[in-house]
Amino acid sequence: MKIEKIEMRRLHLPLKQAFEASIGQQTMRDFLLISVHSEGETGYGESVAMPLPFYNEETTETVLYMMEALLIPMLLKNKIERPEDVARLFAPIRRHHMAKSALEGAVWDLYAKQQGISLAQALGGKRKEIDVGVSVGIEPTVEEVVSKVEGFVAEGYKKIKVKIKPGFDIALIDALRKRFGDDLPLMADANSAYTLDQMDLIKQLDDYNLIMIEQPLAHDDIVDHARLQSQLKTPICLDESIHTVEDARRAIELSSCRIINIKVGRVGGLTESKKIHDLCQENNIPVWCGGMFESGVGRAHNIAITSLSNFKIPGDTAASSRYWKQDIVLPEVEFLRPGVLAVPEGPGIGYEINWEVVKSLQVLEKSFRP
Ligand code: OSB
Ligand code: MG
Repeated sequence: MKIEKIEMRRLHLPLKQAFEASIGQQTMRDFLLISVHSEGETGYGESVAMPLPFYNEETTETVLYMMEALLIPMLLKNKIERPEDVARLFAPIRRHHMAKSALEGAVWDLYAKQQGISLAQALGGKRKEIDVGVSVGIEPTVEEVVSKVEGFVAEGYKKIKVKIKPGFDIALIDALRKRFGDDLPLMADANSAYTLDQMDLIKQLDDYNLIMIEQPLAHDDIVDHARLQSQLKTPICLDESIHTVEDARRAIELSSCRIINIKVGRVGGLTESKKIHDLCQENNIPVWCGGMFESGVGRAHNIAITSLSNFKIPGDTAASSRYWKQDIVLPEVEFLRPGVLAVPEGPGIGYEINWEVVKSLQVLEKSFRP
């Protein structure tokens, strides 16, 4: 495929409600929408880095810089036959996974459109529908989280994930179990808020039949997590600690976790996501698709990857209405049935861009040619 033009748009998309986790509060998405043009088709991707480096080291600004200074010129200069070539082309550059992923994702979409197949099909996904859950932020009181969860349970979400931090953990989980019973598919995400010194506290969570505890310890750790996992019945799920298929291999080897959260941006793209998925499948480690408050574009990529068979646990890919007054795609991401999303069958991501909305949110637009 000969790439003729790449467009980059920076968008400010306000969240309906502020979202708090142990790593801080977020009120809007500040991200880059990428369009890659070739032979009459256009592929779309989105960057998921946060405005500030509290989740990982990248920010909207570092993504912008890396794309402009290095990644886009590389893409325009080199011959690309398949999306996997993009991952190979970018490999010598260390990290900057979210910057790479936005461009690689746009090329995956473009490739699928040129083949006349869906992105899910291009990735080897077989599922026609996926079950989804929702990630619920920290609120000023336990009661407010319980009431938020009430709404999401009524909407039919298949898994409830709540954010926890020291001082906002056991009482929250206890209240949720008392209100919704033991059968509610429930998990907690700590975003690295604990250390092994708090082993006794974390062990109290073990009595609540959680599906998993996500990233309780340091963002770059797999050793302490192995120690902790050996002391817990509840599976540990790693998010922040896994950046590559090699990280996944090491974590599995050390028994640092029993579940892995795959975020396409965090691992550098769909090619690496697929590798991690396959390795986990061979090792009986179920995976699920995490989220970074993607707009409809990133959400469509998440739906496509979730169609692969080892995505066995509902992900954080909630409907558009959970996040936005209006999404940037048409149609918006909506339930087929409560808690279920259809995997689009049309070419590529299977959603159109709502340009009117994009133009209204856009704060920067740049265009690049070979
Ligand atoms: O740790 O999974 C996380 C959002 C931003 C950064 C990190 C995380 C999250 C979420 C929200 O949990 C997932 C979503 O609804 O997209
Ligand atoms: Mg997480």
